[in-house]
Amino acid sequence: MFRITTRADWDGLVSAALLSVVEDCDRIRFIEPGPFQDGKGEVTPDDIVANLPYRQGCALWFDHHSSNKLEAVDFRGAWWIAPSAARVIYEYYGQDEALAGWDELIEITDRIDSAALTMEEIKNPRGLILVSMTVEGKRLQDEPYWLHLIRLLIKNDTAALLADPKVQNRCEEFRYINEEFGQALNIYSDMVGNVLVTDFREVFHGEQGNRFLAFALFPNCNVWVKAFDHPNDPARVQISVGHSIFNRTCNVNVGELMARYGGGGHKGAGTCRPLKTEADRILSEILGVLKE
Ligand SMILES: [Mn+2]
Repeated sequence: MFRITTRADWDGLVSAALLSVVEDCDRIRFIEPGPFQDGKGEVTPDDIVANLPYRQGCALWFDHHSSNKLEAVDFRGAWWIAPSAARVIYEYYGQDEALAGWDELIEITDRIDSAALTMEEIKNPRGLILVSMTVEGKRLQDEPYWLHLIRLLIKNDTAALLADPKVQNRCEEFRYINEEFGQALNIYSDMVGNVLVTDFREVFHGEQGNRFLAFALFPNCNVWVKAFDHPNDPARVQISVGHSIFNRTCNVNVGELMARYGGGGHKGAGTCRPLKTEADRILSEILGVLKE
């Protein structure tokens, strides 16, 4: 019997559901990609790894992130650049009759995982898009909820999944959080030319809503800079920068920009964590680079 190791985002849950249908699996384990890459969690020949970086010794590996490409390593499973890991798994097992009728779920998962959503879908999420936003991989106390969702996904019955009372509760809760988050964004944000700047420093703004909401609320920005108190280090501020998913005209490589301040990321998004005493200067330097 295999154990599935995945990341607890929507793509990871759908991947686990697919693998549960086509392979003999009796356990599911959730790990975030950073710690997993750093060696957290033992990997044995019983492990199927999905939507995470490769780790030596696993039975099968499925992923779609370009940054996880392997050079000259023999592995079983599949990796290619795709909108979701679920898509890679679905096509790998394409001949399996147990997956007949899964097209719709895979298509919506592609759109969710590659942020190919409309502004309306982000501002007023419904259906599976709304459910996907209730999955936040860092809240470990949510593990029973993730397993519950996987059990529902395995049935491949969207209407039943949407009607499930636990799912409906989570959706209600998310709607409320997202509403509050939108109000906080409006209060603490300013447009500086093409740049949206949100300053949440020394402000409690409730729980995080959808990570793309700012781009739907401020369609004129092409890049978003957000500053907030570092969650674990009182001496530091966290600055995160991301290209808009709607207005894709920002050409600044964010990962390189963040690296100047000891941070990192990729072309479209990144973070740095300067000391509080340095944060104002660094924020204005970042703005200087991002402003057109
Ligand atoms: Mn993914």
